Amino acid sequence: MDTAGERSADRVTAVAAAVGAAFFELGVDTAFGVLGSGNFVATEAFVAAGGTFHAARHEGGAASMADGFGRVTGRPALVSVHQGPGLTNAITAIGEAAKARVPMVVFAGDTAPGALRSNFRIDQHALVESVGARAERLHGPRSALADATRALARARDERRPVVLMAPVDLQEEAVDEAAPATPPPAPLPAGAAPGAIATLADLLLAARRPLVIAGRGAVVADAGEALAELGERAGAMLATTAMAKGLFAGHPHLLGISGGFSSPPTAELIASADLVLAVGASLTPWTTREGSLFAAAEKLVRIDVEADAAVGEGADLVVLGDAAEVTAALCAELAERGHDCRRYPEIEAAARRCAWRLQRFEEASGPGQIDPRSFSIALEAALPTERTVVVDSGHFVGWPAMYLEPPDARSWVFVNAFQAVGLGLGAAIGAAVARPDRVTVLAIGDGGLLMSLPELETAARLGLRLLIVAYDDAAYGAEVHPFGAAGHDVSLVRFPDTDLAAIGRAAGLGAVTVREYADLEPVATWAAAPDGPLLVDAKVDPAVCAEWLTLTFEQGHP
Ligand SMILES: Cc1ncc(C[n+]2csc(CCOP(=O)(O)OP(=O)(O)O)c2C)c(N)n1
Ligand SMILES: [Mg+2]
Repeated sequence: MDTAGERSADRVTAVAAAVGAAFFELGVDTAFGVLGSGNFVATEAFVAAGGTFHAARHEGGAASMADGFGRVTGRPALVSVHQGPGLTNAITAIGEAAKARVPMVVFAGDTAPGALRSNFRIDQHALVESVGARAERLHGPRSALADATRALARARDERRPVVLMAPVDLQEEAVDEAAPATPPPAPLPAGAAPGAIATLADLLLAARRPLVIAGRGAVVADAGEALAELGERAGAMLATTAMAKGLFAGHPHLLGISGGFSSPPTAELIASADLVLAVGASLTPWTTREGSLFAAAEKLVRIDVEADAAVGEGADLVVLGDAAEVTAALCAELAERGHDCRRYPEIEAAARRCAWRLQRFEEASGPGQIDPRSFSIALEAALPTERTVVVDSGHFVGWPAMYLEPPDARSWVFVNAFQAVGLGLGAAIGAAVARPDRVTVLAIGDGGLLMSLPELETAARLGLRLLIVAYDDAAYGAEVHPFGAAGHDVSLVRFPDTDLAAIGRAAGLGAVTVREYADLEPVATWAAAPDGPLLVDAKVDPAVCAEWLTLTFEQGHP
């Protein structure tokens, strides 16, 4: 029988080491995490096998990094966390990734089944399932590699985080198999039945003003090109949800984002549609303005791969299938019926009026403060077009959604599926790790940044080409505006001015404070040759309230 000493000397055969190495052999090349006794050996083996591990400073940061990495690349990263509090620290970010359908594998230490009095003991399975992630487990030394393989395949196929529980006693046992199991082939995406395609084509051809709204499901399915072709063939207006911005970047039929971030002409055109085709979009109240945007539409059709996601919202027809496959079949059907691709000048002319930068507003820069809208427009001009844009949550969220343009949907990381403040910095670090060739821009509030400060050190240590833009109103603006308007005591959600630039410098970043346009010059200089992260503390006028927020509290949804 092995002694503990012999087992640790022979690391390659320990379950922990074999599983860590297996993830790399199965194609996962990047990991983020915080190491402790329950995940050290597995992570060490992942690195020894050839993987790259980035140490985060908080597990919430680590899981958000995997989220950003997963959205930009479409590939799962490994998250490595300690049992108990290591996993609870990561859970909000895991919930975000579950809701946004981002694949990732979380290797989580777990207490030994018999360790009933361990301080670390919680019901990890129930915890992760409660936020929509999947719980998997290393069951024994004989199945460990198959267990790891299955966890990864599920993350890929179910497009969500899978948390692999790794009991610490089992991790030390000798593994029976030397090589990971071969993962099953990814299931081929299914299109809709021919009858459903014919019905969809009938509806499209009968419509006078059809509109396609594409959501994150369309991004995940890489359906952008097929949907753009559909727009051209059917003469449909194109819009995206906030999550899918960038999917139709530069397309002449693009109206913009559907919902609170619609410009007035965009909203008007969306409301004029008689047929709405929602593709991979869950149609939240944010996208539909509480249903009001589609009130006049005669038909609402939904295409989704998940029956759950497509149920409700009064759809007239739900077609189950992969967004790209269904759309391609629909294009083929229209072509077969002789409905040829042609230009639709009236849609193009209408779409040209939609961009937010063309809408007028009254400049509101007080002394020492900058208008967040004109600041965003100036920022857009200072940045190279090749960029990844990452957005945290809060009142400020509309400004980047309205004024910053990603070149495509994989370059837009809108970390708002769980609507949690403070996940953006981690996601931006993961996105920047995934695309070291280009600039990553994070838009975040002062509240969100102060919630995620530990990862400033990570950003500096990794020397990323990351621009952190804090819309700093010294407040939880998302609470100040609605509660202030209703007569509440907003001193509870206002704070003294914080010198975020000084905090950035202390963590090892370059930093500038922006109070007027001239202060943006160092940003343009940095963008021309970025050499490590730069933090911009933009002191924005706290009195400017976005129309989308006013609309939201008038309509009564959080
Ligand atoms: C984790 C979490 N805590 C609290 C909230 C409630 N909340 C929504 S927005 C917000 C304020 C965020 O402040 P900041 O990042 O400065 O952005 P601002 O609204 O000021 O633009 C808060 C506290 C939340 N959504 N998520
Ligand atoms: Mg704020």
